[in-house]
Amino acid sequence: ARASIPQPRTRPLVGNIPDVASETPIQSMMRLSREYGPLFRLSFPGRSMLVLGSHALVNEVCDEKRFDKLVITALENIREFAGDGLFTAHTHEPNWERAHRILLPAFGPQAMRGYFDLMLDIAEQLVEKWARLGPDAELDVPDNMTRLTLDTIALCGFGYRFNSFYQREMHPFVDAMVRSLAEAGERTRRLPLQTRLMLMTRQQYQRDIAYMHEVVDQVIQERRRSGDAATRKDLLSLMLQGVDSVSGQGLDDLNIRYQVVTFLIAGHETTSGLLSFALYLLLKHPDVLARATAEVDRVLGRDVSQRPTFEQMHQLTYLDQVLRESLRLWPTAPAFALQSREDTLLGGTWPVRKGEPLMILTPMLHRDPEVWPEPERFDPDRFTPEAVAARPPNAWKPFGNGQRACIGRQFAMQEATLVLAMLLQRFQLIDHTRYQLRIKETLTLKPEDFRIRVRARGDEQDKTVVALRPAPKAAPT
Ligand code: FDE
Repeated sequence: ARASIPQPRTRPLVGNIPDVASETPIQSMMRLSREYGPLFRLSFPGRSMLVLGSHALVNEVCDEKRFDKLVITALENIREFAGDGLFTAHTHEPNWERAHRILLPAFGPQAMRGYFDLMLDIAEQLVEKWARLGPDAELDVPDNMTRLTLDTIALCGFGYRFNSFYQREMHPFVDAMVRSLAEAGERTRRLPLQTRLMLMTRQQYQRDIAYMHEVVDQVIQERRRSGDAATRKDLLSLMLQGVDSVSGQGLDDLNIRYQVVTFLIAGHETTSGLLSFALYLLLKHPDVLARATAEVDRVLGRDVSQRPTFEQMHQLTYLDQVLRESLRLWPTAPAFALQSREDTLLGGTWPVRKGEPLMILTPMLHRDPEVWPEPERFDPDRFTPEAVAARPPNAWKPFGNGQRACIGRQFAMQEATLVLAMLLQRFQLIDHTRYQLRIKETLTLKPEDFRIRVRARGDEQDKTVVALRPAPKAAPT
């Protein structure tokens, strides 16, 4: 039997707009999901969507034979600056498959090894800065992590240095990006006429987009000029030189510009949020922090003059669990949209039309008690190999689904593991504000106003390390 899908009461003209706070749409939808259940409808002027928040439903729609990614209105708006780059392309656009095939090797295991030293370069800038600022400095965690992740993707992907740790202000690219993403989001809540009347906003938007493209074109030109596209093996050289094995074609200049914008955006906000939430959760769970620190000491050792290695990253299995559990509670890309390929019934009951927007509300999927007992509890042991093997598929989706899942997943995890390891190796984290979590939403989630202090770890322990080293040989005379 067909059933009708729950929906908060709609109001004339605006539908459910008042039910979704414009600053915190994801947190609003989480509340609605708790009130209306794992499937509910939201209607806005001219469009509506179904919001899914249980494992049973999400597991069903992760079947790629029946469902495909949908470029929903918010993503459609981002196409104004990210065009048909990987994130905002429709699966059926020729440039999606072409770019996907060309760029996949840039995210394979071999490529990850190649990025390691560059990731380390940026991570060292962060830890050196924190060490020099010393224990009295108040450190804005998301701000620092955003500098780190932006510099990392730009250096690894494009051989370009933003040098964010050497500037007081955040790089203007970040401001332009944050404003444009916000405006693209705002536009989903406005009528086109309203936007047309907002002259200042529109001009700012155009300026921001022009500026982002200018930065990106500069990155591309620099590589072309240097002539080392042939010897480098990063994203940019694949973009400039890669040829799709199927169509025999490469990427055109406009598409390359869109891809660079896409990677700069997709590659840093999400990973920065991940690192910030992981630090927050560690700070509030001293037992987990102690285990993570013990692992770091065992794998990297206490001698900070020994640089971490690529191989060590794979031995930091508990840190990996900590990051995964952070992504469970606070998936920083908190939703993705799908559409049915045909008219269908969800769960054999709920009618869904072909192409109708289905919003996967990842934080609620990750709190479904059917697959996540005591869902609010932070417990990295949920990600031991045994626990993972015992769980049904599609219970954990912070990187999206199927062929449209995150291409940068290994990149982000390697970067986050390295940075977390270096921070725990060096510093004791101090929660001097007794921080209470507040979540800031842009397209991604971040802890708002999250500040900590750090102190270099204990002197006595350092002495132990020195004492354990063989006594220096007497210099030959
Ligand atoms: C993608 C992605 C996704 C899906 C979306 C949809 O479906 O719509 C997700 C969910 C994600 N991603 C997530 C994430 C998280 C983190 C931490 C990250 N992510 C990171 C990163 C880094 C980099 C570089 C990236 N990332 C990138 C990317 C891209 C390009 C994409 C698109 C893909 C395709 O093809 O579609 C994504 N990412 Fe991420």
